[in-house]
Amino acid sequence: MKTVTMVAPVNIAVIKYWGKRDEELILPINDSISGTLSTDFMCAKTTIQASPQFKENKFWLNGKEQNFDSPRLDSCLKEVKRRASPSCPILNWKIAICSENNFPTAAGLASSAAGYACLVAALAKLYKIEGDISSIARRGSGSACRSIYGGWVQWIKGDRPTGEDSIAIQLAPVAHWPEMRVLILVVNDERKKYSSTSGMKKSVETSDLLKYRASECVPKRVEAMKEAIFRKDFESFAKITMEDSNQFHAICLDTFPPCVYMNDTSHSISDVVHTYNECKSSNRVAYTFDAGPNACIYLLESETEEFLSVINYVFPPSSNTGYLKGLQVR
Ligand code: 2P0
Repeated sequence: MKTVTMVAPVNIAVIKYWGKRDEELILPINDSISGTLSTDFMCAKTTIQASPQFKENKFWLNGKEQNFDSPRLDSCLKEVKRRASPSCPILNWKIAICSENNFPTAAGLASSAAGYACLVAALAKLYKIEGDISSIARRGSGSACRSIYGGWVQWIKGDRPTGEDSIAIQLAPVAHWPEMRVLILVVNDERKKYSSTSGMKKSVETSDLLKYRASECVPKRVEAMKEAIFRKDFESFAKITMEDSNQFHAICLDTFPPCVYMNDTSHSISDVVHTYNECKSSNRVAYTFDAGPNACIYLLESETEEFLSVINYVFPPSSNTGYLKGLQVR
């Protein structure tokens, strides 16, 4: 019997991935950039056991048994085994996978990113794979490739039809910008109405705006965002982050039928951020919303206390706007 356990964190994109050019290999139509959170608060934990005594492969997620015959799991497993040494003694043993998230699954909180990054990291350890594994994690869930690395990460879309060049790279380690924090304001932790996978497929099929975003906007924004991160220029970082989140949700509305991810509370949070920044005469806080109503707030440590007190004042925990939870993560 052999057992491995790995932990992988969530990442929050500041330049969003939305749209695939290849559904099977999970190849995106544009580059994306994210910050990987610390594993202290939001992470996935996966334990895999391999044994010659196991009769079949098994998979549990958050205590519930899942179907092992998932094309994405199969794709990751096949690619890991393809890269393993043929002399690896446990290659033909059956495995039991046990995965847990310490945060709501599929509520637009990047659970699949942490989950597949963790699964692939554990498989890589089990079968002793070396080298970059982000292109394997990508086959589980696109955004998972970014959770393979810490700090600031770029997923390069790549151009080859086979996808070997569609990989994640670390732009800067977390120590480069140690003052950076992320607050997750949980508006709603229910499972989302439309999955990212089906939402982005519909956007590729129906949104003209998405074509403009991928070809004209994102390439320029990626360069400007890299520059902002390298120079630790929060003002620019915040502006680009909010612009990109807004454009992503505009594309969701341009999709037919539209994918509505933000709700009234999400829009109120965005208003509060803009009012706060106006009062400070600079962008001190940046919101970004993924495929759900929850707000991810990037800000520097020096701003955290004051901004949280504003949020708690505007959205008192007893109000009927849902509950908001502040987490301080690096
Ligand atoms: C992102 N999202 O860049 C964007 C922003 C959601 C909004 O990556 O089909 O779950 O598994 O590749 O990775 C969510 O997409 O989709 C996502 P698949 P995934 O974080």
